[in-house]
Amino acid sequence: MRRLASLVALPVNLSNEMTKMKSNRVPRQKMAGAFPTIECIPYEGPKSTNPLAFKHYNAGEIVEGRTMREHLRFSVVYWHTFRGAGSDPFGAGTMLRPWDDGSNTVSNAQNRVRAAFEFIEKLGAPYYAWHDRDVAPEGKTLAETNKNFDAVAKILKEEQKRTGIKLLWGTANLFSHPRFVHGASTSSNADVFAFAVAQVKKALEVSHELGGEGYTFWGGREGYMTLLNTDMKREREHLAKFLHLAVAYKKQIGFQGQFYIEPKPKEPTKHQYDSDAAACLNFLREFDLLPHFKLNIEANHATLAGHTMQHELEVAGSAGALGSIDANTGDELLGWDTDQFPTNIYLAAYTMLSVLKYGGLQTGGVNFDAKVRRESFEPVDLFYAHIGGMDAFARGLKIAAAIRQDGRLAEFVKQRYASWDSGIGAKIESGKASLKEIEAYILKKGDVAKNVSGRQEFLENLINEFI
Ligand code: XUL
Ligand code: CO
Repeated sequence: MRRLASLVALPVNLSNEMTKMKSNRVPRQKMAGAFPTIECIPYEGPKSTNPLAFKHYNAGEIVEGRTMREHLRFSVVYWHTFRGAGSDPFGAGTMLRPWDDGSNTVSNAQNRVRAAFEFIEKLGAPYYAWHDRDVAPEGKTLAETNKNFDAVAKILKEEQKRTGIKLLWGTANLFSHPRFVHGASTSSNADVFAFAVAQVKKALEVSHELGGEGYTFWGGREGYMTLLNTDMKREREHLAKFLHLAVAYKKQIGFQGQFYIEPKPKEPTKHQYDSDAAACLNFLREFDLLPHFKLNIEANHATLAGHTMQHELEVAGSAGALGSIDANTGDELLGWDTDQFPTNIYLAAYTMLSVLKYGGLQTGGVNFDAKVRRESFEPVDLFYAHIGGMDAFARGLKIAAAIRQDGRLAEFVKQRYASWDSGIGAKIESGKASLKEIEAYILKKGDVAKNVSGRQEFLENLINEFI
């Protein structure tokens, strides 16, 4: 019965009955725990065949002067890992989550926190992330919802204190509830804007209370389905207004966490205003918001935007705005946000190459915005998924560090631009050459003397030496 409860949404009266039954039970923390057969995940090295051990993620190992733990700052997401039911448009949820009674109650939400922290602690991830509505149920009014949130945040705080696990970032879910049908801050309905502002205010307060190191704005439905009914100029201005209000409130309450914008081009809307890193940077600059934000780059979102993850990281990094990473991957043959756990070593290596190049993750982390497949419905699959992702990124980090240590790749790129280091190139870069002077220079030469090969295949082979 308990197991079944997590498979399907229960009728309200039945779930109330179950809550009553549950109240006679021993409190969760005194029980065997949610994952009684699983111990803390050890590091056993590359030769290990133990599926519940790390082969590459060795938290204390030093790479480029910092521990792997400090470089990677792994984070577990509450939404997929503890609220993902495994439903899809063709079928109900499949996930077996024995600790969850399936009810939409505060007490179930509080018990879930204990299970979540047991998981994160056993995994050895230092961070986690949530949406407000992942952790606590929505009430009949905003005031009741806020009360529910406080009641669960209290347990989050207790568990953070007990385990030392920290909040990487919080965020507000401004897309699931039907009120957000036309968006949140970009809704045609001003009351929806007001609701969203109030919701963000509360989510910021709770993030602050829990010592969150960041706060993310992902534009859930901030976009359009058709331009026929959309005043794009007004909607974008409202989005900017909304972010400015959040920036001001952050300052007012003394919240030090980094603000992030998470680009995504489409889904759920046809076009999201934060479509990719370049669009986000342009938007932030246009509305004087850039000093207050960095970007949270997600691999599957990059794919949907028709870019590679590396491209998005370079766009963000070269603008000094690379903040955090939502680590996942799409499926080559599926055109939507499948949010799979990242196991591709190339993806992880290229990601970490860009991260190291731009000085490493400071406030951000490698946040597994990824979900186990609907078919992977047992609790142990959550461990396999995260261990695989963490090992892939640990390998990515080591590979990236080795490529940097070797130096040939960086030297090649440096040499490729050598014509800019002296002569006319240096003069142009420093702004000292006028248009006429540049013309005179090339007129004198007559034509470009020579170009050098880009050596793509040579470089791809070089990368493979390290994989
Ligand atoms: C949606 C997505 C979100 C954000 C947080 O595609 O990535 O889960 O990461 O709102
Ligand atoms: Co994400």
